[in-house]
Amino acid sequence: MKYSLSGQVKLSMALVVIGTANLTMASITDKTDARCEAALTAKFTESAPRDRFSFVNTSSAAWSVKNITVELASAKGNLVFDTQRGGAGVEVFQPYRLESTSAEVADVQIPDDGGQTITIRFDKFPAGADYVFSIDIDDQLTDSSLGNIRVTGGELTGTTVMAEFVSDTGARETQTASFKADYKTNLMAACT
Ligand SMILES: [Ca+2]
Ligand SMILES: [Ca+2]
Repeated sequence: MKYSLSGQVKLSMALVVIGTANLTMASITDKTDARCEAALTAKFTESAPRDRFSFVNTSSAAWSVKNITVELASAKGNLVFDTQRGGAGVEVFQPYRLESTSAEVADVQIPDDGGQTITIRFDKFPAGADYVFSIDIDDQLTDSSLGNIRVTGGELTGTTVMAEFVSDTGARETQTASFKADYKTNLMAACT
């Protein structure tokens, strides 16, 4: 009986220590949700002649981003990548271009003109690193508020970002989120 009580006390103390460690790690990860260890922020910047996608791995230290897929098919504005002259898209066209990154890109599945999917795979995309590419996106609405050449937040809404995360210990998590009208979205995984 005496031994059993002592064991319970030790267990409680251990749980307190674990709980504190988790809280510290999570608060670095994301102040708005203290329960997820893997996280990626995505931002779209509408601009002429190039539109820009920016990503930051805001995970805790153990989690890297393995790949990112941006899918336009479910966007409210019926969006397409305008990467070549003629065909889909209006006025200027812009192929994929890497703008800046502190990650290491393995390869990019570049969309065809009029395509709606781009996938980027990374050799290294550790916590704290960023990745920015530019391209041209046009909407295909017949009644477009800023014209087909410019994409509003409302037209971008519904565009999905899918990311796969991998941890130092080999754990894998896949998460999907949709852009909102503020041109941003957050993916969070490995949540407790
Ligand atoms: Ca085109
Ligand atoms: Ca455009």
